[in-house]
Amino acid sequence: MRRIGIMLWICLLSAGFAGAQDTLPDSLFSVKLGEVVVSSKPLINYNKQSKPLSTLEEYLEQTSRVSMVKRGNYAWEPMVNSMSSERLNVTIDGMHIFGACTDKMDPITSYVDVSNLSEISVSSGQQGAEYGPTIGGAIDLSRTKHDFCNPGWSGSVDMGYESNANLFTAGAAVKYIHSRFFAAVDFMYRDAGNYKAGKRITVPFSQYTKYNLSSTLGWKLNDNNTMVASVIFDRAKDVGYPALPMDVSRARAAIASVQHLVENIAPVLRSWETKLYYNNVLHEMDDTKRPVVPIHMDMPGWTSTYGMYSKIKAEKGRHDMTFNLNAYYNQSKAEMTMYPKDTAEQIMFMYTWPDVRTTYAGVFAQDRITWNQQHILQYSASAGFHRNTVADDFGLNSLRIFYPEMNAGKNRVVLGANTSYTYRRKNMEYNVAAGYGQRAPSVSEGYGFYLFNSFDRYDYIGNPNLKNEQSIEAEAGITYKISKLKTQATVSYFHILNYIIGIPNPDVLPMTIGASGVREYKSLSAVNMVNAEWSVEYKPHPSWKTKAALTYSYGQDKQRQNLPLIRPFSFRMSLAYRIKSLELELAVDGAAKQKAYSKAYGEDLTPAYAVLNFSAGYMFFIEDHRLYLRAGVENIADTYYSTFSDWNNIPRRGRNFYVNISFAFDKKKVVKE
Ligand SMILES: [Cu+2]
Repeated sequence: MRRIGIMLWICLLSAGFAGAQDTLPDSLFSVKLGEVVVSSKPLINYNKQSKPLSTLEEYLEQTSRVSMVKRGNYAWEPMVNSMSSERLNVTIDGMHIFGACTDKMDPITSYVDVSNLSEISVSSGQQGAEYGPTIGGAIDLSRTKHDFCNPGWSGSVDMGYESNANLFTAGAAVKYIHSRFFAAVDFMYRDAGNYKAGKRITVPFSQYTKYNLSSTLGWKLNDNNTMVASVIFDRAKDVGYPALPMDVSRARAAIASVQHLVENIAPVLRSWETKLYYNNVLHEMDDTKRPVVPIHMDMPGWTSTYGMYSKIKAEKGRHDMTFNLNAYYNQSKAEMTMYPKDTAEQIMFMYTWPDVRTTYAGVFAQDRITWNQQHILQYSASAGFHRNTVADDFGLNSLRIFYPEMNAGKNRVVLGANTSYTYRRKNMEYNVAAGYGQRAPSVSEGYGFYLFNSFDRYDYIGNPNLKNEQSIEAEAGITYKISKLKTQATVSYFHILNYIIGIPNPDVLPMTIGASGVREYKSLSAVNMVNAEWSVEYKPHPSWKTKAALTYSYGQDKQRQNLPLIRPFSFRMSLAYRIKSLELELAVDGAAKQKAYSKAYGEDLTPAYAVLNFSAGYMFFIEDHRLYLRAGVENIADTYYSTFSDWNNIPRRGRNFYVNISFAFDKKKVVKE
């Protein structure tokens, strides 16, 4: 009896904690500077999302700090602070996973689905350094956490249809909970045809099909110890990339992990979490469906990663500490085989990634000191060892054409540090932060061999002698909150040294037919970037809520030349009305003219645009079960537009009607929100 009492108490306590977490994005004092938490419930949330069955990329795009590079309708590449993949630390529950495409067609975010996730945390700059070195920040995708409370079966069925691209979404999830055990499985299927841009213009080669299956098993070994095993299988096929010269016939990932967690070890030691993981990615490009191909190519890529982390959380007096030891071993390999039309000519083969092995091991420590809930000082430091080895001799000899002196292996030390101070007074909160970070070049930047970039139309060659990129950053923020109003302004500044970018080498001829030339990865001595953001949320009445967010970015090198992919002034506004179980929302999304574009990197002026969206949602209760209905229309005016981050100015989707239906069954009593 006493045992049941304790169990119930733990469940209530964790439910209370989960409740507190839910209010995280809205609460003034629990979000650290520069961190945006999209949701801390299962991401598919009919109460908070205008389109609950949106893709993960559509969810990410809603946070004003994130923008997406689009090469089609699938697998958009996230950017934080106008910096993308190699300058970010993108992880799934702290696990490193690497895309297998040399052309960035498969960012990590393309291998999960919103159905598996409960939270996306976006951190700016060095605040994202816990799981590894970063310059721009981090995106950590958290899988849904289950607990051992409320035993029984629960589940849901999701269906969605969108008129534009004939997109069909279907998903199902089942969970069984026992007081010492749980098992959860979910599946999601998405299938889309070619989408139509504004003015009903069809964008050919923009179709895709995706399957995602995920499962989590948990055991409670005793009151303090739990084990959780988790797998994700993701498979996409027949994916069109209209902005690129090639499509993808197959992209798949298998992601597996086992985690052990001990809680309440001692009064000081709060928790110790250790995870072992493995993941494997296969990516196959396909040009056979394109009408005009100068030369047929086969370009498969593979990555596999073994990793672990072990993380301790401790608290003593005013101190709240985190220690994280994390390590991985990655293998990245990509090939290119060219088949000349004249069959008498020889087939050409090369390694575009010459079987590069990366070993990384790093430590991270952070202390957060709080005085009277008014002053918070936080500081952290990290140090890591990074080693690349080229395992393939043929690939190594190819690179030695450019770098005769290069060794197969290269060691680096990567350091980082960050400090922030928060002061709270009445309804105000002030933050300042400063940081220093380094990163090693990515596999493409260090060892890529004739990687064609269809944006600037250059072939890129990696450079194993690159120095670590370094950043010095400063950030400041101010928040004001009263019951009906919350407003926040932040500004961040990055001074990046040894900024890695491709510089033309006129002495080398390109391999790709029609390419403008060859660029080698080199370092610019210094660049400056600024990102500013202002947001306001106003609830004049319990039924009405309005939000607005404005962002502005700037990025130039020392010669005051613009950097590519810098976001122009952008805005997002919404007005929501809720009465009982009905919610209506009107939103507008837009950007000013992108005047500060980079001509040298193939960019041109992107005109201003604004699109209008509307959605309506309704929730029915059928006994203890819930039926949700959400319908809406996006880009109501059917505007033809593209944004600064659309590859080769590929137009975005035109008018789109959608409907999402979800039925959730639950043995437990449902509490209305
Ligand atoms: Cu690819």
